[in-house]
Amino acid sequence: MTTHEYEFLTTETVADYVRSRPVLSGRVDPDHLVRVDEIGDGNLNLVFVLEDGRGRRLVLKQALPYVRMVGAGWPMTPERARREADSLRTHRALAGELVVETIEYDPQQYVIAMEDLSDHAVWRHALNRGERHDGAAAALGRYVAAVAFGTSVLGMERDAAAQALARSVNPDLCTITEDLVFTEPSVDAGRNEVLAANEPDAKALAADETFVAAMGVAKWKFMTQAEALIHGDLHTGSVFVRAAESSTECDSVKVFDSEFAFYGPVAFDLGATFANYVFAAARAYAQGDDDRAEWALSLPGQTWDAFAAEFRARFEGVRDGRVWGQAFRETLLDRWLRETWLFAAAKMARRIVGAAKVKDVETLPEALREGAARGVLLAAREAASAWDAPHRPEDFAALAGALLREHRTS
Ligand code: SR1
Ligand code: MG
Repeated sequence: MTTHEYEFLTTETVADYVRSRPVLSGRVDPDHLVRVDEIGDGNLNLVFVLEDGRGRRLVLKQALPYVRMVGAGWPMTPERARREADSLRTHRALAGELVVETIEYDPQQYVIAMEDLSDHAVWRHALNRGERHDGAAAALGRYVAAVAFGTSVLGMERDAAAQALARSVNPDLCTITEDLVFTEPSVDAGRNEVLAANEPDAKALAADETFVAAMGVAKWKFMTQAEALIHGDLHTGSVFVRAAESSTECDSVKVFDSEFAFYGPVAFDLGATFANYVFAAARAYAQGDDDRAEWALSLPGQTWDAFAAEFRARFEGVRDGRVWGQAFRETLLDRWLRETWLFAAAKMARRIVGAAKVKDVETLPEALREGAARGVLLAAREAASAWDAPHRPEDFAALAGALLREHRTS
């Protein structure tokens, strides 16, 4: 592993950093900062928000040479910041306002400067507070479709696509996903942990041969199916949402945090959204808020429908219509829906059993968490066993909802 020596930013040094970079000091005045906070709550990086006396704000995200949630004992290439900056720019060129604006990337200190979104909320935080943001799920579907078409050979000239693929190879971050998402839920590498009451559920998952075989298929697809420059970690903590006061309708949705981006299977991003909607539903059912749970379970259908509509619309501009016609387009959509179930199953299991859990479930009192965790694990097993059958996104929500209701605890 290469050693990386560079200065880590602190709340004391960010003003000097901004002063040394003309593009940034044009966005926020480093001599009159009224706010400098480190707000990173993810598993990997430092994130600073700066505000000057004129109310202008800037966000700086710095990649550390290790995994923040563990420390220096888990080295991790800071080059991931370059992949993130590149993918954010590529995705924004295709999906516009649905992606956070990158202002500058500093390859010496692995810092991405981006627009401040303090008037937005991280969607997971909003969901956990019981808030509804309508339109966000459909926006994510449109974003995934824009990226699926626009970064693949369907929408790109073949040499440019090959170069983009080569530039985005991201083995260190992909290895995290391969281990944590596909292998470790059933093969504990010493990082798994559940409540004592859920130990039988985790054991049953690991002993479920159908589930383990499906995870083998999922891992193979993830490692070999280089379809498009996917986000790679599209959970509800990677999305900002904003609604006008006294409205639940989003007026802005912004995807961020794409350091796991690489050329991979399109359905991996869709599966991540489906799994995270299930976590939101699990929390709501556990808290006895069935209306909110049902709303959360309407989100997979919203994401899928918007994805399919946007993909069909963009497909009108397919580069090689000689061989890629409507039948092929529908074949792709059919396969992606099946794979969405498969990847959602992996994502559901990993966040319950493995390292890097989700607050939706983890912050529930233990008595409620037990049933929520059990319901999610059973939904993961059932989705994995049924993934390669023809189905509709609503069937996924129905399957998860029934298990979450049946197994909730009080
Ligand atoms: C070691 S990083 C753990 C997890 O955090 C990110 O959000 C990814 O989901 C990754 O698997
Ligand atoms: Mg992240």
